[in-house]
Amino acid sequence: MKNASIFEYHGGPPVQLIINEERATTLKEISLNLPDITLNDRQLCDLELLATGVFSPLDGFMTRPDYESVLDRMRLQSNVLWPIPICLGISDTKARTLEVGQSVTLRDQEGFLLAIMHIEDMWPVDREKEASLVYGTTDTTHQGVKYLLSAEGEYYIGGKLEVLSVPLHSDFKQLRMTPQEIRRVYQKLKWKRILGFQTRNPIQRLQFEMTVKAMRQAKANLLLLPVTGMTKPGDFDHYTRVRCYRAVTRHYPPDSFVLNLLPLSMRLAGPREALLHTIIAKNYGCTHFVVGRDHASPGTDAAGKPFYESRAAQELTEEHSGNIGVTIIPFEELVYLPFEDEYRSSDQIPEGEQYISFSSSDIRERIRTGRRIPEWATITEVVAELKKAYPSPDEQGFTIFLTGLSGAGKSTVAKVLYARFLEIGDRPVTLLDGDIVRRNLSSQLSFSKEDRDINVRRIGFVAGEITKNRGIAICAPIAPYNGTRAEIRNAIENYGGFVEVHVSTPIKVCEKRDRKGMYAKARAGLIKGFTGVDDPYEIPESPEVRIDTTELTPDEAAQEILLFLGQKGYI
Ligand code: PPS
Repeated sequence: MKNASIFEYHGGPPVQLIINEERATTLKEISLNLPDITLNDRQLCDLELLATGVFSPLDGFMTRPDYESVLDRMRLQSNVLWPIPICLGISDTKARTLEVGQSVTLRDQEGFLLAIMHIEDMWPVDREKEASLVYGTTDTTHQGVKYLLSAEGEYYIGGKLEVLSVPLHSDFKQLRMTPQEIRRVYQKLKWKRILGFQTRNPIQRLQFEMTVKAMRQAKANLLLLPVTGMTKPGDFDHYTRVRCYRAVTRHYPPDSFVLNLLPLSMRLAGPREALLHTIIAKNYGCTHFVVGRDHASPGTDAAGKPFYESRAAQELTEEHSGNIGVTIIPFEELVYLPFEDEYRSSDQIPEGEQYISFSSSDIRERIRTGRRIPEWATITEVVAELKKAYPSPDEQGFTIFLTGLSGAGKSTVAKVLYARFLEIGDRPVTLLDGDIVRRNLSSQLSFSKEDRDINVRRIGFVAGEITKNRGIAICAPIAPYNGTRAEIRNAIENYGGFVEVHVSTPIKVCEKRDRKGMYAKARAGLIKGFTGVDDPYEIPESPEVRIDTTELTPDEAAQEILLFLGQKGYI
């Protein structure tokens, strides 16, 4: 392609790891005798970006020399700039079954064969060191660090890939072009200057203004690259966002933009990640790239302090932009001037002028809680899409999750709530009482920590499905562990409301009630590992409602929960 060089990172065209049919047939036969690795969601995203050349010049998961070089000096062994490790993590149990020189199949979670990897290197990971060097912290409130320290395997394997198929997507197929395919579009449209804009949020008026200003500044057309892999927990799902992007593109001049999905699993590594995004943009043929304040930010730590300086991403990308071959268009925060009815960069506000700062998180929060969004902050069609997907609380499903000791009153309160919701009659209601679940869903499980976790996760899964379909799930297990409760909350909050109710009746009272005679048996040593007696109950730190039923009737206790739901707009 003429002019190709202006689009290339590191001098070569984008890598392409998808093999031809003949080779695929051979590999399918060989694959029958190879060990398998099932990829998780993060690894599937990485595989896809490797396969299609979005991660060029990488041609496989990194080997140890590249990994260490990336950690220490943000460069591959070949000296090409690369900010973040792209490695394949496996457990130490799996590592014990593999060796260097061997090949393995990489499969999706249904077992579909995606690629063969030829293992060149395998090594134990110092995950704390990686966290410090890549993220600048080992604090697990940082999502990227949390994944690395808790979900990443203990070993990495590295080596070249032969890809038979990219992970399958049945949605928005026309919006999933590879870097090579997208170059053909530029060629057809005769585009020479392309501005990349990557985002995990719907485009509202602020982002729209930002892209238009940047397009004018760069005299470029626009490549919109919405991230559709794993983003930040709590973000709008990508189906909704893509509908929003499609709606918003009507506001750009015809033939001035291309919308293409980016199945990237974000690390939220701030400046280093911004650099990765710039390289990705370059691989998609961009000549310019927008980097805003707090680009790829993981938010704040437990003490409310940001993990990265607001400008750090802009500074790092500008420092390396010449090397990557992309001009960075840095953006200050844009704020709204109500009197002028326009957006302006926060560093260009005249002294004493009133302005309003209204971020994507503010919009997300308002959509989720059903509050109005000011007209100046929105694009009408976008808000309509968001409201369709995220109805206000009175139209959402929700889960009431009662947790507490045996005999605390969970089931009794749950039954009163069940009757009240049936009386209100606006949503289907399901009662998932501890005992009922144990009889039906979890009859084979014991009361070990592992089995309790499985039991509670099953309840969470069912409640999540009910909530997703806009019903009410009332759950009443002991659910003694903070971690499992938090996991369920995170999952269900994606679909609707989650109301944790700690039924905090003290053990003395529960034991005195002892309706099932369980405490007596536990004290006599006839039942081992009984919660509160010789097994732990971790007290919820900040449940939405806490009720002690010592002095309350079941009706009064249920009333407290109903009032909370009324206040939050659910009923
Ligand atoms: S958990 O921890 O959430 O899985 O427990 P859950 O499914 O709610 O089951 C609790 C009921 O099982 C009875 N039971 C025990 N509870 C606690 N510890 C031990 N070892 C145990 N063995 C049996 C107990 O009656 C609980 O019923 P509730 O309704 O809570 O009183």
